[in-house]
Amino acid sequence: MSMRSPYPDVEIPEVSLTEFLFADGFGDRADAPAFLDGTTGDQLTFTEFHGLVEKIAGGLAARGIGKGDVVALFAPNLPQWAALFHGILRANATVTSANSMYTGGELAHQLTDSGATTLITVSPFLDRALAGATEAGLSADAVLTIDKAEGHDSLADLVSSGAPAPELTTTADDTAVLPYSSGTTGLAKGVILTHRNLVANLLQVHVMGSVTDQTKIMAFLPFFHIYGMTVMMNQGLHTRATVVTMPKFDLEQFLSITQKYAVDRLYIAPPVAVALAKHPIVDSYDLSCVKTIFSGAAPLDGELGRAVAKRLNCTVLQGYGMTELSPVSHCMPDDRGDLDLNSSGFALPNIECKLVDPESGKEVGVGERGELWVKGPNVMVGYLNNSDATDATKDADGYLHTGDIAVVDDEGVYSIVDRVKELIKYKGYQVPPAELEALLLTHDKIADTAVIGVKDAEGEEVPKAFVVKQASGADLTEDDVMAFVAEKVAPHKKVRVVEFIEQIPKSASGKILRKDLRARETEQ
Ligand code: AYL
Repeated sequence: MSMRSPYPDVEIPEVSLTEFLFADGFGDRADAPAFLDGTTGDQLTFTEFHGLVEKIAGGLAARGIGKGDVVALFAPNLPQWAALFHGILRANATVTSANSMYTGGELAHQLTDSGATTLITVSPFLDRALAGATEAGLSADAVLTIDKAEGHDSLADLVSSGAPAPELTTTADDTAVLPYSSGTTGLAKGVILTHRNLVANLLQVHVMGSVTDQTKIMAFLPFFHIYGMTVMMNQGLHTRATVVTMPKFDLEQFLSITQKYAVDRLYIAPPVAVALAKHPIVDSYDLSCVKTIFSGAAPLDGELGRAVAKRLNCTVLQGYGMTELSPVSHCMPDDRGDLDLNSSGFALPNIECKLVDPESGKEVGVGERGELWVKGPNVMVGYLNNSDATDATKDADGYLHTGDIAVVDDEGVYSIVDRVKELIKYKGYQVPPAELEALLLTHDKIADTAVIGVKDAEGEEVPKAFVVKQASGADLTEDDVMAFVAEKVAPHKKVRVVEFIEQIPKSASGKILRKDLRARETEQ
């Protein structure tokens, strides 16, 4: 038995995202701002944005980039990020979006794994970009910058080629984007999302929200992550709304930009809700423009959400999603601010769900806990070059096994109550424990290790490493372990708690018993 969304199906057209967003022109929104850089006030109207996309596509084609090629974007949220993303798709190529906090080594993994042949970045990131490119075997010529940087072609050079955009040959089945996610286990993997996946999720999300061409959407959450990419950048283009970008989150700047540009729809992850509920500075701004705040990417505490709604006199909503779901599968519709804010709302149109007991493999009913399985047109094709991981995550019936435990009530409202996969989320960002464990094992004083997520004093999930010392490692300290990791990974992946332990609990087959480590935490 499966549970269908309470909403009627929407029709998903068999077209590329490019055709879906741009084929019909912009009507009376042609000269309205599509993207506005909140920090500089620079804006691109829909006509200007589309013109830039066409020119970028021409420039990329002139460099020999086309169908089957992968171009990596490694840059903060800027209107140009969006133009490059759509320029790459318009050139019939595929985007791989890299976390802008990545170290050179982390970037190299994604470049190599995705087969990217070109990397586009900004000059302040050049050190890390070049380190990653070099390690991945790309030449300096293959590294372009959005601004100007000595020795590299810039966005201005790319668009000044004057070359016409090539014929659009992309179909709904072609791969649009390869974001990276560790999924339920292991290292970060390329998630194959087609044009159909992205178009479908825009239409599914559209039914739930009341975003119009008058909406101003806040986009400080990164476009490289699927939340920013679909829900902010592409939803904004789809609805002809204005997307206000911020390259980096800063609370005061975020509040002042919200006030200045009368932003009415904020997309956040739970840590920002804490600031909105509690930080005194919030009272210094007139935020009466804000109508809706939408939280996703990690569990929102219902009481915290209600405190935000009360303080800002607005509606607070929660949604649930996953990179592998393009990303949204569940959310609260705009007119249901009355729902329990600990929940993540209803299944979106075109979605079928199952809740399955992970122990028995049997489906469970209303009010019972089970692993959430999701099927629909937004479910990824699979992981790039990794059929084992694909088979372990997506079953023969097309259900994606999320690794999250949920309950559903008799109205069809889902609440995410636990996670059975390895994944740790730090402030909404993915931290794959397998990656940290592999890194820790390269330390010559560490004999064995396991990393899990634990709650810190504020209730935030943080990565904790259990470490077994080598005989030679008597002098190894917690700080040594943390510093060793910190210099090799992006800040969100830092190990924030260390405990030395005699032995890592493992199954007969050698698998880390994370459950036992988690149980140990709650006992203490
Ligand atoms: P990834 N409650 C609890 N856990 C959540 C929630 C939520 N509301 N949302 C996401 N997660 C966790 O790939 C969950 O463990 O995608 C899930 O498997 O970085 C994992 O985060 C996926 O992490 C939106 C738009 C959510 C985007 C997203 C997040 C996509 C994050 C809702 O409307």
